[in-house]
Order: sequence, then C-alpha cells, then structure tokens
Amino acid sequence: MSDVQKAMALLIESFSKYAGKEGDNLTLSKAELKELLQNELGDLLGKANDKAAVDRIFTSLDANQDNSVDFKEFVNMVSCLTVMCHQYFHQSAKK
Ligand SMILES: [Ca+2]
Ligand SMILES: [Ca+2]
Repeated sequence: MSDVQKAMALLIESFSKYAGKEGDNLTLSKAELKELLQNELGDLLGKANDKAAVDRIFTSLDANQDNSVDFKEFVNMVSCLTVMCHQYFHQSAKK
C-alpha cells in the first residue's frame, strides 16, 4: 500500500476502534469521541479533558445533529486539523 492508502486505512481503523465501544458501531457517541480525542489527538487539542470543550467539539462535528458523529463527520474534523497542521509547518518552514 502507498502511504496515502495506509493513512486512509488507519483512519478507518481508528474510527472503528472507538465507534465500536458502545451503541451503534458505525458512529461515535460523545463518550467515544471524548476517548478518541484524548487518546489520539490529546497533544493537538490539549483541552479535551475539559467537559465544555468536548461538548463544543461534539456539537460542531455533528453536522446533521443526530447526536452522534459518523465517519464522514469525523473525517471532516481530521481534514480540517490536517490543513491547520499543513499551514503551520508551511509557515514555520518559511521563517
Ligand atoms: Ca458507538
Ligand atoms: Ca451526526
């Protein structure tokens, strides 16, 4: 597999790992999202321990407001964060 394909497979795998913990195994509940944020993105999102921050992230990710985060909504977050990281590295490289 190419690196990009590997990254895609890892995203799917990571999402399934957390989505399968409770309830619907195709979507993330708020508790599942919190665990994913803490374990996988803790260093990027720092404040994922803060309940209000988790609530805010959950609400903003849940685009169709069905009170769960599906894979599409999750990938939206990952792509936004990836764009932010890319900009950050691009800017640091210019200095
Ligand atoms: Ca679930
Ligand atoms: Ca949703």
